[in-house]
Amino acid sequence: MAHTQVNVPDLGGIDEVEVIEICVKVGDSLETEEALIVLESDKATMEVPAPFSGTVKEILVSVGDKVGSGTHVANMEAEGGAQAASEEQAAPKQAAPEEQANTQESATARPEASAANASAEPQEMDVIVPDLGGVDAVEIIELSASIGDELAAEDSLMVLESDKATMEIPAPQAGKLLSFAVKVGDKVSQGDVVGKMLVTQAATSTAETKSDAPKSAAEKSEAAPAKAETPSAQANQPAANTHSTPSTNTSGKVHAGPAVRKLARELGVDLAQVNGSGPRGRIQKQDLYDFVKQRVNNPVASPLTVKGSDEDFSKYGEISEKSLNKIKQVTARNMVASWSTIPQVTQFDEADITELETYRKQSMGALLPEGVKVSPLAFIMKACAKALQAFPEFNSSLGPNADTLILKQYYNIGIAVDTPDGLLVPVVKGVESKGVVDLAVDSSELAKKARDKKLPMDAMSGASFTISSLGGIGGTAFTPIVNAPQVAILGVSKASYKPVWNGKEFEPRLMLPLSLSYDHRVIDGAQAARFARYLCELLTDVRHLLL
Ligand code: CAO
Repeated sequence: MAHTQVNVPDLGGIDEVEVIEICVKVGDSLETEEALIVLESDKATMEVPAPFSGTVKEILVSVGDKVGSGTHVANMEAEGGAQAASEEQAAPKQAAPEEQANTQESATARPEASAANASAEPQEMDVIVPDLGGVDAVEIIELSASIGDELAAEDSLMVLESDKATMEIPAPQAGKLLSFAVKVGDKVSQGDVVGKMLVTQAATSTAETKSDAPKSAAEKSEAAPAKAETPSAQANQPAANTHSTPSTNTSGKVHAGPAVRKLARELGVDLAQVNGSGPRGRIQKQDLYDFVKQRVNNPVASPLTVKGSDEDFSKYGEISEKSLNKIKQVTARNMVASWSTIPQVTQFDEADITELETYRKQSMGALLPEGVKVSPLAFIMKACAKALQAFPEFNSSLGPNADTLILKQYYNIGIAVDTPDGLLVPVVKGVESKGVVDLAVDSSELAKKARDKKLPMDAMSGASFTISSLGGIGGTAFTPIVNAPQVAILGVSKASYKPVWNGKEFEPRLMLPLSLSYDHRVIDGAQAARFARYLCELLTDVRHLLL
């Protein structure tokens, strides 16, 4: 069957552009208008679409090649045979009549918009949607500036997207953004007023400076708003060419073509967080897939930025600076990741540990090996293992797509240890099968190793739940942060004697404050209250723990 050439369509006056992405491979079946390759000049990105539905037979260019209007870039075989191809192929070569009419119209509209204003007084000007290459009712997908921003000419004000092209509306001149007349989701067409700027105009007329040659379609989309009272001097920029389905993105904020933006929306990815691997940092489809894969597999270690302050505090008084070690930096990243990705709530309760303390202090002494001390923590660990068995959701993690729960049949408890270098969380494994004395020995050995920097890496992995005990220090309550991908963490504060009403009188009872933080995506408030209560009951009657 005959193959049909796919050529670069009219680039609207641009001589040479670079191939920055090959979107298909030989053998791929494409629908009409699906992107074959992506071209980019320093001002515009444009896709070369399949001119008809069919199969890719040959790709004749590589990333980095320079091409111009008419360059033969690929061969395709049409679905309905060579005839279908030749009928459809005509389309991308030439503008549809009404598109050409639009193009001409906006080219000639330019002088009308050129009432030069040489006044140096700041004045308000409307920002008007320029020639969109014949496309109407294009959706605003992003407002890229904020009211009050001081903008340079050409800074992006907003991004529009049709199903084929993404284009920016740039600030027609340097000035302050006063207002937007539109919001994300609105549809706009050429000539619509989208905002107001305060500009100090000293520019000469666009038409005067640029009217010596007729502008191609590609030179108009980012040109000065046709109806701006004080026209832009930025007329000479490539933009929408309806054939080549361009996408312009010169802001440097998010550099991505329409297909990638569409995919990002489908995947729910914020493009501002994705690093582009393409030329000039352009985001490609693979970057999105990689980003999603990384977030799913490793939600905690995702590259969230930990930002500090750039304020110069030395103007208020003397300061000194110390660098943060690796442990503190990793902790900061993990905390930011957990805090910003997990909706977490803390449930407070108090356990009456009067009996437990009597038992620990009076009875246990004889049972303990030489040199071993048992703090309340060992009992709390044992109680947690029992509570986790009774409430399996607390010993789980969300599955990769957050539509399953992975319930763990092991009970490994991480213990937050305060070390001179920062917070470390070694893990006591198999807590359910160990006695209180073994737990005391294991946790104190791990805490010592952590403080002596002798903790092996595998001693810090595999926890299914975490306890953070500040009971040895003091405080009445705190809100620990869930140690993702776990779904719950127990904070323990210092036990103290409180008057508790026993039905007849107040009696002094030793009350242990507990703070249970939990991932509200997985655990409901009522479950958390029941878990915390159950834990308190276990700790109140020490016999439960010995069973
Ligand atoms: N109420 C009252 N007293 C308590 C108590 C509590 N909840 N918990 C411990 N104590 C007592 C102990 O019995 C011990 O008393 P004695 O010296 O009289 O025996 C004393 O306080 C000190 O205990 P400890 O802190 O040395 O031992 P521990 O087993 O309770 O805790 C460890 C071990 C490693 C958890 C702890 O040393 C530690 O590092 N805690 C800090 C954890 C942290 O930084 N968390 C914050 C992380 S951010 O969420």
